[in-house]
Amino acid sequence: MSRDQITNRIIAEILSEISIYLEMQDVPFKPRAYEKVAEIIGGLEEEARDIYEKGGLKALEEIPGVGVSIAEKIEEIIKTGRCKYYEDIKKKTPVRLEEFGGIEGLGPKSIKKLYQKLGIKGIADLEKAARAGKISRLDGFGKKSEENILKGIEFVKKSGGRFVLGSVMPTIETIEERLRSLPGVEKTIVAGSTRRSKETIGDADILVVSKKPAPIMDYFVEMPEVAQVHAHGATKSSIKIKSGMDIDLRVVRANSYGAALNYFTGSKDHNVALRKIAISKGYKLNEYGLFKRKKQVAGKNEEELYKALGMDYIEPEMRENTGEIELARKHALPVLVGYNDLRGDLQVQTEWTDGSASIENMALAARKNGLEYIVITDHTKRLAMTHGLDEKRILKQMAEIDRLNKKFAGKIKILKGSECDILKDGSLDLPDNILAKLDVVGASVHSYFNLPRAEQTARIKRAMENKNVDIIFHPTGRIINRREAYEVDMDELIKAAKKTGTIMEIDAYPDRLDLKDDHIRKCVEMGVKMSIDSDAHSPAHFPYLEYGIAQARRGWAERKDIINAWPVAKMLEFLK
Ligand code: DGT
Ligand code: CA
Ligand code: CA
Ligand code: ZN
Repeated sequence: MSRDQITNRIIAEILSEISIYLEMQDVPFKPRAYEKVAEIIGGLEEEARDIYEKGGLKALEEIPGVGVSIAEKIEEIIKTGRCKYYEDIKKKTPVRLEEFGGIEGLGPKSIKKLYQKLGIKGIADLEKAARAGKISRLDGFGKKSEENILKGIEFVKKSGGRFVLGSVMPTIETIEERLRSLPGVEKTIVAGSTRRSKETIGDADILVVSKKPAPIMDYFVEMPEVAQVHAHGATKSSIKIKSGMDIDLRVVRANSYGAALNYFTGSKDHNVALRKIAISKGYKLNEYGLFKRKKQVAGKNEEELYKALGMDYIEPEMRENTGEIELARKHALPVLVGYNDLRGDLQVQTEWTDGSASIENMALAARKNGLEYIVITDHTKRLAMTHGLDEKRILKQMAEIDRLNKKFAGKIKILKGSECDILKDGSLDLPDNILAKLDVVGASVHSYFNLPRAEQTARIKRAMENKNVDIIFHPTGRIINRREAYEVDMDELIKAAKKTGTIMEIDAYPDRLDLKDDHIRKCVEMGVKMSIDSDAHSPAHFPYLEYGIAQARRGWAERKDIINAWPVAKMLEFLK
């Protein structure tokens, strides 16, 4: 591996794991030192390898928190891609840390205690001990944490080890980039459920076009992220990376690229349906191409493949065999909302509540991300822990927005809004006379998740009936892999949205993606309009919009269905 592949993230991950292993071995002080350096390296603007390139070991030591011994380890990682100290200490630790990753609230200190007192090495031991009531008897754990551990284990089992797309995407893209830069690589693309933009993925599937697969395979199984090699073949390899996710790599020839991409993008059901159509036309379809007897009639790219089958090209996000094939044969596919179509963002938090930046800095970041308008939607007073806005503060915020709009005239429009809490009975956390002053009112549920279904449905419907409420934010309340949606009748809510002219949000925050894809399809069918919002809490969150757009596309939404794909005047005109 060459040096320019050692990113700060890779270095930070290794140092942070060292800190956990040291902690487990009861080493004093050092764990905190490693953890701190990991944080600092992770946040550096300049790559540590460039710092090293310019100034050697001495320059590394000038990074805050880095002493000579850690500097030497960073040097070793930059030069060799590995760290002997890390490998040794990992071997010495009997606990399989990666198994605990999905269990909320289990930090290194608790894992250490569980090992030392009960000999727990992995998740199976953990479940046994919890079921036997042994954990609640430990100092500092109690009945509640035992219950939470069991809940966490249940959730891990149910989510089947699937990964939130937005949380693994940066790693997948880094690896894809590196493969792309290898000699002899003509093309790389991520296929599978990643390309279909499913909200979670089981594993990542990367496709490479090259005439010489062997060195690419060798490179792939030796990358610094690799934790385990499942297979190392001539054109197909499979690894597990340290985060626990598997990655499959396949190398194909250019003349099979389209067929292979189509096959490995899936979904399986979509593939099966395509193959049937091929057979009915006297063809054979596989990952090498579309064939008439021995002759390849299509397969270099996906467009010609669909065309040869008598169909229009189908966007990857639609390939689930849920009606898209019939529409493609009738040339009646929807034109999905595009990745560059959003003009505004209707849910943005600032430092007035739980966001990290000022209104001004959020606006500047939004503009940098190509947006023409944003709505500032800080929380309201019931969410006391976020320092939610009361009547007085929101009036003050409105005045501040007026001031900023003068300053930013012609650059970006800042609209006044709120993420107003829906109270238990469906009334709102701010009075109507205040809500009426705002440009856009979003309302959302942040409490009483456990109401009976009928009561929860009635509660949200009542909020929709308020003439000031424009949007229901994150309508189901689920957090992927962490919290189920509350019990609510979504069909009822979508009907109520239609009747009251309320917008349903597609919250783009990667572990929310709320609405889900099938709800979006229902909204499209019913003519209920939606918004795609980043729910940004920091200037770095605007790129999340892309995951929301992907989700909208999975729900077959077009530009006409998404109100913030419209110009600001038309959008405001449409609201209640
Ligand atoms: P995942 O990884 O569970 O999120 O879902 P996928 O769709 O990425 O599934 P994966 O990784 O097992 O396989 C990648 C693609 O390869 C899949 O979307 C379609 C294709 N594929 C896999 N197994 C089969 C199969 O048995 N028959 C057909 N026709 N295609 C398959
Ligand atoms: Ca996959
Ligand atoms: Ca796979
Ligand atoms: Zn919220």
